[in-house]
Amino acid sequence: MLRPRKPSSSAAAERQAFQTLCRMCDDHCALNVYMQEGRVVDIDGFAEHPWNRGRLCNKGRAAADLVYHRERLWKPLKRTASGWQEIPLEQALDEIAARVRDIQARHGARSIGLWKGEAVGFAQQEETARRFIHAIGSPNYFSNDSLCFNGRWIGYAVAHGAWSVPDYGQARCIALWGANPPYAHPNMTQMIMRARRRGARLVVVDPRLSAIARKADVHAAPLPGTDGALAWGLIGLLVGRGDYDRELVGKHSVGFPRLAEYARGFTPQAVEKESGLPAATVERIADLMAQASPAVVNYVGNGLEHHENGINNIRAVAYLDTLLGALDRKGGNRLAESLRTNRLTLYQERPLTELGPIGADRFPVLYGLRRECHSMSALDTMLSGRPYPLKGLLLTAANPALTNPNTDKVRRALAALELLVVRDLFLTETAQLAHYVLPAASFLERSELHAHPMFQVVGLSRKLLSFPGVQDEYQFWHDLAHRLGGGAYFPWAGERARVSSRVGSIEIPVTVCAPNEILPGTVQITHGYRQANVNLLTPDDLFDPISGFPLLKAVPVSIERAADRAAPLGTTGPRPAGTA
Ligand SMILES: Nc1nc2c(c(=O)[nH]1)N[C@H]1C(S)=C(S)[C@@H](COP(=O)(O)OP(=O)(O)OC[C@H]3O[C@@H](n4cnc5c(=O)[nH]c(N)nc54)[C@H](O)[C@@H]3O)O[C@H]1N2
Ligand SMILES: Nc1nc2c(c(=O)[nH]1)N[C@H]1C(S)=C(S)[C@@H](COP(=O)(O)OP(=O)(O)OC[C@H]3O[C@@H](n4cnc5c(=O)[nH]c(N)nc54)[C@H](O)[C@@H]3O)O[C@H]1N2
Ligand code: SF4
Ligand SMILES: [Mo]
Repeated sequence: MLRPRKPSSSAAAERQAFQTLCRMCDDHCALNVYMQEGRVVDIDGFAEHPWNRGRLCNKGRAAADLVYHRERLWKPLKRTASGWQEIPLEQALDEIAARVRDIQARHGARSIGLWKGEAVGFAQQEETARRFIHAIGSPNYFSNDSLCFNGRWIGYAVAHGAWSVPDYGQARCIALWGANPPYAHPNMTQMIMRARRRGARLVVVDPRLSAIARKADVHAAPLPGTDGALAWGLIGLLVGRGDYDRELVGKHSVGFPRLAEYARGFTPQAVEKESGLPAATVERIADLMAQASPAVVNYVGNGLEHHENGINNIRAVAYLDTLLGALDRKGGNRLAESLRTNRLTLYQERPLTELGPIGADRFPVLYGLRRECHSMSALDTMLSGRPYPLKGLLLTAANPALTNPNTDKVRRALAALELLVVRDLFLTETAQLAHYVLPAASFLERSELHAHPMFQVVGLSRKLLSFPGVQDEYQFWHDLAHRLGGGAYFPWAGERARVSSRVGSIEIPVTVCAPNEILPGTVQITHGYRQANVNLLTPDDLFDPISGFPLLKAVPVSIERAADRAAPLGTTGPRPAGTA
């Protein structure tokens, strides 16, 4: 039988729109999230945002399905002899901390590792995770970056000394090497398509006739892993024709004669033999690039770094930028200025390199340039106990039992651990191997700073939802660090604020609630604390005319950050909105 709907006349039942950034991939689209009665009821794109201009992919549009998915985990799970047992969050944190302490006492601080996956991204979440593991005395930070992005970054770093970002807006020729932007980076795709409409030429290097390859002027389909041959062939043609930026090469490069000598071996015919690309295709690409130089973007995707010769192929593409004069020029690849957000990591004050970060000796460039312990070496270490025992792993936002090579071995390695803690929204293949599984907050349930070098944008996404027992990344590392003696490194727990009414003013610690937890624009302060006496704010001259009760629950207040009186956190609107 249909029940009549509750009348929804209260302010809480109004549909309200909140703007935030999507964090389900690194395109960071701006969203309108519509909420009603504390629930997300709809999501669309924020039209005024210069980045995605209102567009969203299907994942972004369906983000509410991630939040309210029927298979989502809401309670911490503990593995027992008779299967999974639901336990309270505080108990889970206490037990995990006790087991970490016990493992560290028996095998040393470095026997615990942390593994962060792609789903919580980089910047703030990554740095917080790195901070945590160093705070508890271990250098062993692992992540998906052992097989994503670091290869590209290193390739460019060794060729150019820096990472660079494409200037699609002014490019006259765009070459995509091993990338699939329509599926992987919708906003980048729009930039490429806008450049295309302006007349920019498009070259796609991909063994597959991908969606974007169909739109290209030239689609070059080399044998997988032979991109280096094509890049060297292009270098050879440009050098041979004298068609390169002599000033840039002369003033700002080293080793040019050796490069020219090496490239001589890569005639278009030799490239054809190695890569299967017709010699005419190699010449055509060289022509397009030379005509457009220096406004040429070479963009390298995952398709080039997942190879045994990945770095060297990427380096060869990077050298092309230099020859074309496309390095740090309009329409080329511009050297990326790092966005100055405060560093949260402890590599300065507590580097812990003397403890032998796993993989640092085997892959010193990876560790030296990226401070990345090598995840696949960690799996070996779990199985062999060499060079020292790695007995516990705290893993968040990753599913290595599905995403790392040689799944059978990954599973054996994770199963060999004394302690595996997995934070996820779902009981994944990896979570099924864990001793404890903790429900994690989705991106709509945490606030974070996003810094995106490609677009030189810093954005803030906000916590719109909160569920009991579901922690965000920071809260989890904070709570565990405090249980493990690393609390001094995690002092931040809500800021202090000064709350003032016409009667008085008090300074108290604050927690910012999600809109589903409290009506936006309102504050709640519990009474009866000497240190934070809310009755210093309440008036004694307003009464209910019948009961004679004073006003305690709707006191207009203003709030400002305690340390910095000049910067208000927010003030109440015209409607009386303080709840004391
Ligand atoms: N063969 C092959 N393997 C590959 C690749 C390839 O091209 N070929 N690509 C590689 C690449 S580039 C990458 S980046 C890796 C990615 O591999 P992983 O880092 O393992 O990342 P995901 O598979 O995205 O796993 C993310 C997990 O996080 C969970 N999750 C989602 N949102 C949140 C959240 O907000 N908080 C938390 N705590 N968890 C959340 C999801 O449910 C999911 O289980 O895979 C790599 N593996
Ligand atoms: N929808 C969606 N978007 C995502 C992700 C996701 O899981 N889903 N993951 C995000 C992540 S973590 C990443 S790293 C990016 C990855 O995004 P991209 O860097 O664009 O990488 P892929 O999408 O893996 O596309 C790689 C392309 O390289 C081609 N390729 C394979 N081998 C070779 C080769 O030897 N040479 C050349 N030239 N090409 C080759 C493949 O055919 C494929 O078209 O996407 C991000 N965006
Ligand atoms: S492309 Fe899709 S998943 Fe990525 S940020 Fe935009 S809406 Fe989110
Ligand atoms: Mo990735």
